[in-house]
This record gives sequence, structure tokens and C-alpha cells, in this order.
Amino acid sequence: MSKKVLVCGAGGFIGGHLVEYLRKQGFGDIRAIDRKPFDEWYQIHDYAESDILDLQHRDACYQAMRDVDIVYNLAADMGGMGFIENNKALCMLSVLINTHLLEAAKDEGVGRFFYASSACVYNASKQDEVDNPGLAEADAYPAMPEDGYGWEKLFSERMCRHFREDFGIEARVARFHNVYGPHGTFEGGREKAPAAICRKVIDAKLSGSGEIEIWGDGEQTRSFMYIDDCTKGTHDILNSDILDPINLGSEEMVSINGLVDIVEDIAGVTLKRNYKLDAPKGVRGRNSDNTMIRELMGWEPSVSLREGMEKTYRWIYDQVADRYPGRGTVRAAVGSETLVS
Ligand code: GKE
Repeated sequence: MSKKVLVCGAGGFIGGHLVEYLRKQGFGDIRAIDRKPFDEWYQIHDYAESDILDLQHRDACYQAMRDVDIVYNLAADMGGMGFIENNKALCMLSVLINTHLLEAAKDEGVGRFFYASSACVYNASKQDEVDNPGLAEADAYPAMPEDGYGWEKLFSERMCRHFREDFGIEARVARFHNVYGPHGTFEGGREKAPAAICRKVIDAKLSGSGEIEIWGDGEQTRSFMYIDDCTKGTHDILNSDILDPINLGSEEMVSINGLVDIVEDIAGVTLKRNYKLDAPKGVRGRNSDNTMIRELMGWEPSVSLREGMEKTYRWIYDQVADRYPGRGTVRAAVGSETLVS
């Protein structure tokens, strides 16, 4: 009999892609849950049983968990730095989701449980230089995670561990490092840097403004993981025997100025850069150390930033191009390939 899979947060960016990935892995019985109205879901797949439930509520978690064998919990009230710096209490309320899901999973006898943690759990003092050597899993302790969001993620990691130890739930945890790609948030305040920079460059290109606003001084560094690496890694980690939280991220570190260089090259523009130093910046430098995932899984995220950003740029371009009258149905012009209809 095929296993029933529950994807929590399925209306979100990663959740929508994960449902599709699980289908391609042969899962035919997928329940997709989110609290957002369907018209706000990034992807709705007709082969999944999609439903709207607020998983901060205990009853909703038991309703979602019925007859389920495998759980992926990607549900959280979150976003880029523009959101998590200004909504610390809301981010912490996501603890209700994972807590109630774990309780329901215990009582329903669920086999495997995946929790999406975050690089935001890492000690801030290890992220105050742009030249970050890579954060290894042990760098989460002594604990000094991102205010609000990071503490919730770290606490929920430990809930997963103790529900595994005390109740036998096979919980697995991955620390996502800034995931990006098509079918994700690119405006409205929750967007992260890759999508935000794409949108801003496209706006500058199509409006002819010739300039872009960048938060911070642009020298801050990150690594960004393409969504296809995220869905594969998430599935494989859930099915692994890796009991401790593990990095799921790219080791391709770039400064935000370097990210803008890539997007400008994709767009075929050069823009004046206005640095907003009082904007939300988060840590000074962050990168993933993939030693553990290479050793334990013989694999690591490998989609290059350039390749992933071209796909992301093209998708965002097609979402916004018709906002500019006279642009007709110009399709994304990416690199040397210009798709003009
Ligand atoms: N969002 C955004 N929008 N960030 C910008 C922009 C912009 O227009 N311009 C420059 N940045 C800079 C931010 O100031 C920050 O220094 C860097 O890009 C990355 O910002 P981000 O992508 O919003 O979020 P962070 O990587 O700092 O933090 C995120 O990390 C994830 C895990 O790696 C968190 O917001 C969570 O989404 C998550 O924990």
C-alpha cells in the first residue's frame, strides 16, 4: 500500500515544489496543507489532496495527521530579513505548529517526520565577518541564534530530538540556507535577497530608472541554495539515518554586490547602486559548511548560483513584465538568449 505523505506549508514556495518532487518520486497519496487561501498558494497540484488548515491549532494538526505515514513540516510564518527583523513574536508563534504536529504525529503513530530548520539558528558571533569559513553544525552552540525566528527554529529542533528519543518518532532535521527559485515570493515584504534583487533589477530595466536600492553596503555575504537542491536534499535527509540537524545549503558564497553583478549580467544592464544602510541586514557573513552532508550522503547542493538565478530571473520577469505598458508580451531576455514574441 502506498504511504500517505503530509506536506505542511504546501501553499508556500518550498512546499509547492516539494509536493511536485514527491509526486515524481512516486508518491501518489499526498495531502497538501496551508493556512493561506488557495488563491495565495504558489502552486496547487491537482494530484494532491489540498486543504486549508491553520496548523498553529492543535485540532487542525490532528485533522491533518489522520492516516499519515510521513510528514514534512515546512509550515512557518517567515520571510527574508525585511520580515523576520520586524515580526519576531509572529515568527516565534510557529513553535505552536511544530509542537502540535509532533504531538499529533506521536498519537497517530507517524513513521517519519521532517522539520525544516534554518541557518538562522547559528551563533551570531560566528557570522560577523564577510569572509565566513562556512558554518558547521556544531556552530549552533553555544546558542545565540537570530532573534525570534532563529530561537524558534533551534527550540523546535530540540523538540524533534526529544520526541524521537522519548516517543520513537523518526524525526529528521535540515538547516536550510536561503532557498531561492521560481514560484516564490518576490515582493510584498517577505521576499529574500535573490528574488528581491531580480525584481528590483527588472523594475529598473523596464522602467528605465537606471538605479537599484540595495540594503546594507552590499559587502555582506551569503550562500543561496536553488530549490531543486532543496527538494532533493529534503527527501533524502528524511529517508536517511542522520539523526542530528544537518546543513542543507550551498557552499558558493557571494556578496550581495556579487549577486547584483550576476543579475545585472543576466538582465544585460548596469545600474547605479543606492545603498540603504539602515535597512534590515541580518548577519554580516554566512556560508554553509557541507563537510557533514558530503560525508554522510555523498552529495551536496550543486546548482550554480548563475544557473539558478537565470531561471529565477526569467520567472519573475514573466510575472511583472506586463506591468509596464508598451512592453507588450516581451518575454524574459536572459543572457544572450532573447525571447521576444
Ligand atoms: N530581502 C532583501 N531584499 N535583502 C536584501 C535586499 C533586498 O532588497 N538588498 C540587500 N539585501 C541583503 C539583506 O540586507 C541581507 O544582508 C542579505 O541581503 C540577505 O537577506 P535575506 O535574503 O532577506 O535574508 P538572510 O539571508 O539575511 O536571512 C534569511 O536566512 C534564511 C536562512 O538562510 C532569513 O530571513 C530566513 O529567510 C532564513 O532563515
